[in-house]
Amino acid sequence: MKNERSISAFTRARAVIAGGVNSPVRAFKAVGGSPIFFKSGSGAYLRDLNDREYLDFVLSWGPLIVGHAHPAVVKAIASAAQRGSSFGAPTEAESELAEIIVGMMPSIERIRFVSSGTEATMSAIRLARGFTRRPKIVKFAGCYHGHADPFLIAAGSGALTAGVPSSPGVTEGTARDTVVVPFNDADAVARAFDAHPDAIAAVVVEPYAGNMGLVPPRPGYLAQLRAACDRHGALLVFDEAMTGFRVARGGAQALADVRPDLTTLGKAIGGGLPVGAFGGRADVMAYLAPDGPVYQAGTLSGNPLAMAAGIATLKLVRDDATLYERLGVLTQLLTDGLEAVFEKHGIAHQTARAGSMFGVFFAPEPVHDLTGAMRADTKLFAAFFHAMLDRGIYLAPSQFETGFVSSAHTTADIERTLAAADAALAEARTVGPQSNQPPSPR
Ligand code: KE4
Repeated sequence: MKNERSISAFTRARAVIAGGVNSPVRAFKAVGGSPIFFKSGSGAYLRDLNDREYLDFVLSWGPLIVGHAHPAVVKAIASAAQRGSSFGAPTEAESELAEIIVGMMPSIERIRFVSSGTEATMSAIRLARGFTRRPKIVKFAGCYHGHADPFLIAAGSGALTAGVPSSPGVTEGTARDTVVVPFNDADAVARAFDAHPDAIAAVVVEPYAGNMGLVPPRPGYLAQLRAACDRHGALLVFDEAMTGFRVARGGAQALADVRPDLTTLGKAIGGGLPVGAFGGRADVMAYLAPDGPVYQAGTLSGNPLAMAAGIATLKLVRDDATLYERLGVLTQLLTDGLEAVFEKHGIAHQTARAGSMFGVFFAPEPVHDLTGAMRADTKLFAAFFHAMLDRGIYLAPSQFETGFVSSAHTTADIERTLAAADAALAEARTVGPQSNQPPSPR
């Protein structure tokens, strides 16, 4: 059997690791089958325990914008490791990475590094609540901001009243302070502010939603969120953990020309090592300990090896004048080609693209929010996923995720992917009727 080493590795893992994985989406539950275990990556490719190669469009869920094991990134990490792995004290590498980010994302006047996107968003809303002295936040159905309690909330029965926990262990008390409204509906945000006057500290949004599949903002939507926050004295928080440096050199805020009060980052800024960050207006960030009263801390925040990987990665991104044009061309070649293949096979589909991010829904109508995303045919997606996997193409193992292209991908890689999709869809068409499994909280 071709994946027998991964299957036995999964059995071994399940004996000691909860669910056999350290993050649920890796377990292939959304697509079925046993997860592939990998042993190495190079450029646009991954290699599994059976030495099979896969063209990788997951790229560790976004961080690897320059591909796996880029020589400059490997060299920077190795060099930093020679000097020690962690000091728990300030280093100049933290200032160097901060200066690069601030230089590329001018809305960030001050930044704080943490070790994950979850830490970044969790800390950003505590800061927003401390700064505004207001308890509530607004988030959007289908947007994911990590697994901190205030975000594991689904829309309540009354769309504008308190949310409900979307995971056991999250309390009603926590849910009370999170209002969940539909993405891409500015009127819903206006109603939320009217329903909770002077109580909303922040509106937290993925400017391009990437965790219900890829769902771009409607034209003008982000500017409407900005105006609503200004009108009601709330902070606008862009969670750019995924879109940052991915959809454009300056992130989604540059594309939309909308200046958030706070931005959360992750993934690409660590080049594959654990780095998150939050930052924004200097007057807001001044509220953060040790200068201000809002507490936040982390043993490995600003870790020297992670900073080295982030500096090497962002320098490659910042200094490559044609990178975003090349990524855009490759990503459009992929999505245009997939549309042609889906048309050929008579399959209802919606594709989306933003910079080097792309998404595919096997859905009948354009997708603008979670309700639309949930109309996608997850059974057909699962069959397509496996048919592509069998052909050495590694897509995200869930209909409700986003794909990524790196600077290591080539036109030949895209052409190979399209040929595989054509063959895969011929095979996948044998799948049963449509089914709607709502996206898991993660
Ligand atoms: P982490 O805590 O996983 O580093 O980041 C949380 C997070 C925050 N904000 C956005 C917009 C995110 O997409 C994420 C994490 N993304 C998922 C994949 N869509 C990570 C993969 C996983 O959960 O294993």
